[in-house]
Amino acid sequence: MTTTALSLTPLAGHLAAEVANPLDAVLADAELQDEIRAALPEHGVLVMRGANPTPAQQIELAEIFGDARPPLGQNPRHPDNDLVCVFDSDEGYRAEKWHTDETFVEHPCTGAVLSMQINPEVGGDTLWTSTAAAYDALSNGMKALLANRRARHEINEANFAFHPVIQTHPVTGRKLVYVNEIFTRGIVNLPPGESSAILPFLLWHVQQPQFTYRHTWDDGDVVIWDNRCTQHIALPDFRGRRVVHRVEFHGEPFAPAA
Ligand SMILES: O=C(O)CCC(=O)C(=O)O
Repeated sequence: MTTTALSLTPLAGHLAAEVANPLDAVLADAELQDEIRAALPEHGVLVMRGANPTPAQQIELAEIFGDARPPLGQNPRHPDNDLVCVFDSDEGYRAEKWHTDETFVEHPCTGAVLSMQINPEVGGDTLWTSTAAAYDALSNGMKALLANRRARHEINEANFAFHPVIQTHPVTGRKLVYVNEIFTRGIVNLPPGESSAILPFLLWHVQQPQFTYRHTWDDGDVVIWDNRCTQHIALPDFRGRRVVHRVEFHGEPFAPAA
């Protein structure tokens, strides 16, 4: 039985809201879970300050939004729990370019839960951008040009996938720009010269500050994102060690391209 409704405060103009309810309350209450599940696609990013989850709680939180699955092969895992990915700056971890996670596979995770384990002395904020707001801001001419275009995404020659440049979010129905700086190599059904002019424009376009939310971390903060309609970057401007735990989840994917 719900005693308190989900309490959400928007944090930026196009995405991100803060959840005031304590983590324990969310994990214990099926109605709060329904509300937070519905809130994620709407807001793109949800912040739970100082939630300080154990690995088991972080997995439980992720399971509200989809199946928690182990990180892809190349990512370091928690020694006690295979579902938790450990990104440690002392091990060389950086996420210093804008990206949507795993777009080099056919079915990328639909979101992830990140918790701050060791907050650097200074710096190391993470930014998220709304790729739906970025789509809305394109001219009608550009929207028409991009309809039915497909792009190649790869992490190396053996691991690649093709995705529509414009996707429709399966829950909100909003269109969004689906190319990112780390993994997208080119728009395959445009002449190469046009692809190499338009792709950099789109990458610049989605990264513009007006579409973003910037999170300055405190110890134990948790941020959950919808990986279908956002991109993110961790600023490499920090001093000291930075360690985050990440659990990805797989919910409703994009509909197959027509
Ligand atoms: O370390 C961060 O703040 C961002 C993590 C990230 O880029 C990822 O999990 O894909």
